[in-house]
Amino acid sequence: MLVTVGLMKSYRISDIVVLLIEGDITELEVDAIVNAANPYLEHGGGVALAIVKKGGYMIQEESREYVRRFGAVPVGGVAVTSAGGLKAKYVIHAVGPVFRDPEGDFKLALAIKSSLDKAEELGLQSIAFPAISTGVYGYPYGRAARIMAEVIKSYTYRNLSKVIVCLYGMEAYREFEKVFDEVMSK
Ligand code: AR6
Repeated sequence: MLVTVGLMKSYRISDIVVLLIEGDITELEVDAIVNAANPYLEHGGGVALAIVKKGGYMIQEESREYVRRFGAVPVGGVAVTSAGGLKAKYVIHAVGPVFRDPEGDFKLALAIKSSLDKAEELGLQSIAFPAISTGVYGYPYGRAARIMAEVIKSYTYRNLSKVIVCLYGMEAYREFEKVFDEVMSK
């Protein structure tokens, strides 16, 4: 079940439902929530902090344990932890680029693809993304939306049947909707 208030729009790519939702990602009942993380998985602000606050400090502790064991996560890469008290089963921590990174677009696409790959590897059916890199990391919504829409559209899905993109606030939602309308209808 998916509980949501506010705006929502759905698209179909063959068997996959893609949903744009305006709201708080920590409220969603999906198999995995994607976090917009930094390479050290120190969840100090933005959606990362919201996830730790709502899901519990164990998410931060598991993240630190991951970095201790495997080192920092490269930009474009992902790490998985449990989701603590959230309704999701996992948090997939995806490290997006900062907007000034000259290879940012490529790395943002990679972060989204790596998240989908991880969800498939875990055998999941549903995943929710925030607008990675559009907060502290400075990406304009429209540019991030195009990259996300293209990756979600062209991905080769196996188990996943639902991909949610959760936008925080009306401005982000409207910008993503404009771009998704265009890319998904091509
Ligand atoms: N639900 C959905 N989206 C949200 C929520 C929420 N509860 N809260 C914020 N957003 P950001 P970044 C949106 O800054 O740009 C952190 O400190 C927000 O409006 O969280 O990738 C990390 O620890 C924006 O559109 O991520 C890293 O150091 C989007 O989520 C750094 O920020 C992403 O904003 C990562 O920066």
